[in-house]
Amino acid sequence: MASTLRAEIPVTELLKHDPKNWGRWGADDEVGSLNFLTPAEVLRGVQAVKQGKTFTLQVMMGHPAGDPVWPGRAQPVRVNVMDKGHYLCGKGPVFPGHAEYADDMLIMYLQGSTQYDALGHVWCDDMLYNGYDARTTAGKMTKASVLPIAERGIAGRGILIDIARHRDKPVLDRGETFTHEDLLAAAAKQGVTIEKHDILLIRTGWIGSFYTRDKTEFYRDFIEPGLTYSPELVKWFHEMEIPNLVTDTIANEVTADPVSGVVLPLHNALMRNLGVTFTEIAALDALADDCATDNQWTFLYTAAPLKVAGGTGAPVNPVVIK
Ligand code: UVW
Repeated sequence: MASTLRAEIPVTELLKHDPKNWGRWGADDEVGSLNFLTPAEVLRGVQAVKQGKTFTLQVMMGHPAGDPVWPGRAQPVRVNVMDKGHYLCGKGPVFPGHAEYADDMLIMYLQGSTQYDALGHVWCDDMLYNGYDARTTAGKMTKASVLPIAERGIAGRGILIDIARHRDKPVLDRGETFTHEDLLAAAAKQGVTIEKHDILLIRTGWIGSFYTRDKTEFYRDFIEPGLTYSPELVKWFHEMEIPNLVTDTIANEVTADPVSGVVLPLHNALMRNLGVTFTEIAALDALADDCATDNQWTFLYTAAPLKVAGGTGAPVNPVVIK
């Protein structure tokens, strides 16, 4: 598992010359680069709607083949607490009029399905996004939790870059990396331009492959494919003012940076330092197939994670309208 890898250098050292958006939207800001999604940007997203086709991007919870989660997290567990069985055993409540009902509960990691990470979810050097003290995470997050993101909601122009298709593969290999230059090359091949303030969706095929793979093989030496850290990549995200990164992987980046050995450096470089919101474990295969068929790779992207007070993240089912 990647978390057992030993980094050569601390992540703070790796990122020491990289840009930060701390203070850019005030000392109390908790939604970061979502501030770029002004009403004009929402309308730019609406203008990308051409056909009225809709897609939902959450993976199923309780899939018969299992649910993909970061190693160490348990899969969501849904349990019935009331159903016809209770009535057959004489244990169901009898209401006037004899209506019956079924009820259930879900026990899950808030990062245990398609989800938004809170901006304070990952940090280094004892400081979260915007410089908040990491001790504000104790017990529950009192700063940069998922709640402000959930209360705000996300809407804007989305663009899908299909790196797997670009490389003529159904799915990228474990640990296979790509850069912003690869994104630009893939976009050019798709005939689209990534614009400033676009919500960036990247398909690797990884999550889709989870359902047909042997699970021991999927999690062996856990290392996902994904974006890899470089100062140039961070500069590009900063200059493009990308508000939201959405991928079909569990962690939105190659698990361990192959150069430095640092685990999840982009969580710090993009989420903590720039305030880029992360949407992880997105289901992008059906959307990508459709985009490849009609050659429309841009759309209105909308999402609102659940309003979990103090949450480090929250499940979400984004909706895309083409
Ligand atoms: C970790 O928290 C390790 O990863 P993620 O952001 O994918 O939930």
